[in-house]
Amino acid sequence: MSKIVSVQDISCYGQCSLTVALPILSAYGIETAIMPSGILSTHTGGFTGFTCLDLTEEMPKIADHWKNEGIAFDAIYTGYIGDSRQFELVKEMKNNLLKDGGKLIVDPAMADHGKLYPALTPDIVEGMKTIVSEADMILPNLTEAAFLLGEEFKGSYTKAEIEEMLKKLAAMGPEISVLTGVSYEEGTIGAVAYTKSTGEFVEYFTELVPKSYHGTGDIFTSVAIGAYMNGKSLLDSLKEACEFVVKSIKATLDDDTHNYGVKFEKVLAER
Ligand code: PXL
Repeated sequence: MSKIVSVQDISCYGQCSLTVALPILSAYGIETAIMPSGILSTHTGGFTGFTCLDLTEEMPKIADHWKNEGIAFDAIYTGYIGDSRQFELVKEMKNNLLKDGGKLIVDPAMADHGKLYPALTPDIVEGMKTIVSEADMILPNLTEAAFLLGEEFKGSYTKAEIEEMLKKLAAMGPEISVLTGVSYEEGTIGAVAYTKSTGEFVEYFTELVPKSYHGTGDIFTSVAIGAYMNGKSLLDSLKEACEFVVKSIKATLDDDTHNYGVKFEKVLAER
């Protein structure tokens, strides 16, 4: 059984980051420890007046205690990080808290639809680049990939452009780079991945449900990691993640009052 630690915020209300990673990874039978990067009353997309307690000071104490206890993980999964001092800690965790062969998996959750998330500043992009360069696997959406590569975000990309982008991401360091939110044709959306050592691309596309919700990137990554850590192929893991996001969105559409996240709980048992 795998043991993972996830480093991201607790948005107390809003179905994203740790409140989705924890139940999803648990459903995959993965023991999941948490390293909360901060505690927010809600996520920052669509709510105003949210509160935030930064946990930068506490995080190294938690990591030191684990190290002293001899605790080690099969993977570190990082998501939203709101303070750039925390990137150094992620690198220390990679050195001190991973088993031999353990993986650093980075979802550079910092932007969407061409823009950084409201509470984030450009130093987060610079810090994110440093952990991307040390990661074994990364899962940016197209906006995040553009920020990581210092390129302007374009609304649409050709297959050749996507593959070029993946090769440039791979050149930053990671063995596996997954681009999410890729669409070559109207009505479809999916993920394309590149494995650096083999030069292989895999891709999976599904139905585009024309409504965007917060937290779907975190859900995608959590399912992909759950499946992959359980021994599924990269392609099957992407397929499971894409289909789970579609099902979660469909489980939410009939409720107009629920627009801050998706009701993944309704479909978690049907994976
Ligand atoms: O889902 C990504 C995410 C995570 N955490 C916080 C966020 C967001 C997206 O807006 O605001 C606090």
